[in-house]
Amino acid sequence: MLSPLVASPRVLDTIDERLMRCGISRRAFVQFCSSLMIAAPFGLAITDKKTPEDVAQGLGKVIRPPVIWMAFQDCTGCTETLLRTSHPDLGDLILNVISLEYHETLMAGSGKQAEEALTEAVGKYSGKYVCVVEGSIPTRDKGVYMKLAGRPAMEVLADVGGKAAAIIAIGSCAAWGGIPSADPDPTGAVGVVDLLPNKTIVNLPGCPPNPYTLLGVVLQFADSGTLPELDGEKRPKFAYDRDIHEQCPRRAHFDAGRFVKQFGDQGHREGWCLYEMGCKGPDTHAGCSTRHFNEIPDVWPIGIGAPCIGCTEKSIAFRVPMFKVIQIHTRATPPETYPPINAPQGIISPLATGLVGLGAGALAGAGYVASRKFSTKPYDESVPGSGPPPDPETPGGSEGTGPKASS
Ligand code: FSX
Ligand code: SF4
Ligand code: F3S
Repeated sequence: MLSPLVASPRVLDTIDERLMRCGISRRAFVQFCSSLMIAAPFGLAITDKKTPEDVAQGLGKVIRPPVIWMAFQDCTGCTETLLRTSHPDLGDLILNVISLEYHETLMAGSGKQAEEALTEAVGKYSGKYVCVVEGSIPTRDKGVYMKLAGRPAMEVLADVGGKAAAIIAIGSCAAWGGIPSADPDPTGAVGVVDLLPNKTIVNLPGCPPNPYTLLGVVLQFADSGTLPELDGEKRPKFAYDRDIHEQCPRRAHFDAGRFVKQFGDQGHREGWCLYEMGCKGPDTHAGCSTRHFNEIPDVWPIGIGAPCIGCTEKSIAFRVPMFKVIQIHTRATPPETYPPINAPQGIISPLATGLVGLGAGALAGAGYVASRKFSTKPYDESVPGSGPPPDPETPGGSEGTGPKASS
């Protein structure tokens, strides 16, 4: 399918033309393409290449997609996540790769001028632009709780979203209501899909989501008029097909039954698993554990010692209390074949020895490796949360309070 964005007459320049005109270096663009490849190593046509140079080669020919960005009930975190990078040049580059025709927060004009800019952009690119929606839409009492230029947000969305080639609902608020929809939901906040069920919509939940996911979807659409494969909640699979828990750097502690019991305890300081602090990682689909924010390693909730609150999941974030421990439905954990983790340093527990000696398989080996890797200090009774040695009869936790398989 040919992208509606390349339909004649051609009104915008290509990414290459634009970058050259603005004096943005090839090197910066290739670096950007390499970040895109990391964010979407598979499942996205534009990054399905061998090297970042190859991606840059292909992307450079794409006509810059016109984007109209609407903000409703939000905190502006979704905009911040796109532009607040650790390299100031990157924000500039992003704004040159897409053609941002309207964005209340970033534009200089306001009031009447802004309204005219919106009307002009919608008219000029009708049927060809990507509408990015940030924030939820209030529906209670005929939508009176948010108006733009005197019109309820619902009406503005129907108008601007209705004329778009595709809508991207960025953030949990736009995807399904997010924070404003939390109980008691005074404004009747909903996501875009509830109001425009028949439009082409991609949901990018997250509070905020990863900005490269947005750029990947917009650029693929601009290139070929296609969208990446979506899951049942209209989320692109390339970014939401795995759960946080699968690749969490604290996973070995989870498997070994080493849990933080309270913030600031020994386990917390040593980077143990946050499951008992309410971490929703096992039930949350997002790529945060491998794609961090602001281009800074370890900048993501679990990376800085906070449990995942499940911000990409409609049924978890702002519905289930943040510190509530969830039942895990998808896996039996920790594996019962794992040896005790707290073997004194330098001594291999008899169970581990037996299992490894018998060549009992990869699981036991992995457990043994984990025990060696993490048992660097003896148990200290005076330190809250450092945990007593585990009871081998109680798989799953130093005090038997770890996760239990529910099925
Ligand atoms: Fe919602 Fe986006 Fe959370 Fe905030 O604007 S998804 S409150 S990060 O910013 O809409
Ligand atoms: Fe990581 Fe949370 Fe899973 Fe623990 S429960 S391994 S902190 S995702
Ligand atoms: Fe959200 Fe959890 Fe990632 S809270 S940002 S999905 S680690």
